[in-house]
Amino acid sequence: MIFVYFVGTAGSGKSTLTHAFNEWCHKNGYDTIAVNLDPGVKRIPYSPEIDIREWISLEEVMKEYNLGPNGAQIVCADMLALNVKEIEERINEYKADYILLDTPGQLELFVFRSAGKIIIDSLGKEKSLLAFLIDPSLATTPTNFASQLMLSATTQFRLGIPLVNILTKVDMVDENMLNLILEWGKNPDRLLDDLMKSSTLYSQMSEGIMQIIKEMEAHTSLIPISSQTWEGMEDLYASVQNIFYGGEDLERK
Ligand SMILES: Nc1nc2c(ncn2[C@@H]2O[C@H](COP(=O)(O)OP(=O)(O)OP(=O)(O)O)[C@@H](O)[C@H]2O)c(=O)[nH]1
Ligand SMILES: [Mg+2]
Repeated sequence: MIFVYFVGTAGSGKSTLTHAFNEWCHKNGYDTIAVNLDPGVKRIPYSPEIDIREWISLEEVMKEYNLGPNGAQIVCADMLALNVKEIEERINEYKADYILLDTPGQLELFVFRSAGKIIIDSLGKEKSLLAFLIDPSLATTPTNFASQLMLSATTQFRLGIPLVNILTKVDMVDENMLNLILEWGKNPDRLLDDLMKSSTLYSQMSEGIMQIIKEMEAHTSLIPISSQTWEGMEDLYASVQNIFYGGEDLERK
């Protein structure tokens, strides 16, 4: 059983991709299920096989603790960890090969608070992968794109499991822009050049940041994906396979 956690900034496309990739896998004969770990989501564009809202309700937490939506989101995120046994039991009932987990809207709730790490460790750290979603609207300048890579590196540093970067919503991106972002992803020296050109004020900082990105290999494996056209789904699947099985395909069912 492999666990793929979809993480990324608010609105980066986590829920849509969890669903689209689950559908793509089913169409291709792979055994996957989707799990919603976002207790605060009002409406999800799909019916996950397992939904944390069976156990935790944002509305009820708001009422019970007399909190506004932001405070209640934090309490809900922390409560995730208390329900890990129930989640695990439900996951085990399915006996699926891949478990695709949609995480809370705000990245910091899952990445920086303790619940995310507790869940990953309890379900099985050595069988887990982070799919870090980069929203192209936050990647159109060298500083924006480098900042996303830093966030991705921070996420991996904090959670300590393998990570692949995914550039989402590519069906919405102008072709020239898309090629430039992909070039930055492949070629960190080009990204540094463009950073230097765009801001001489922070040239030393840019060099330092790019050094961290290179050392952590945070720029590698940027997979362009569209949940609408399904472009890139095969690449994401191949990437997961490569990390855990060295490219050897699991038997299709
Ligand atoms: N065109 C296009 N739109 C997309 C794609 N993926 C997501 N979207 C849109 O982007 C918006 C946000 O997508 P979500 O899947 O809700 O993103 P999220 O990261 O789960 O958002 P939160 O959980 O609210 O933080 C929605 O309007 C989606 O329809 C895509 O591949 N192509
Ligand atoms: Mg979502």
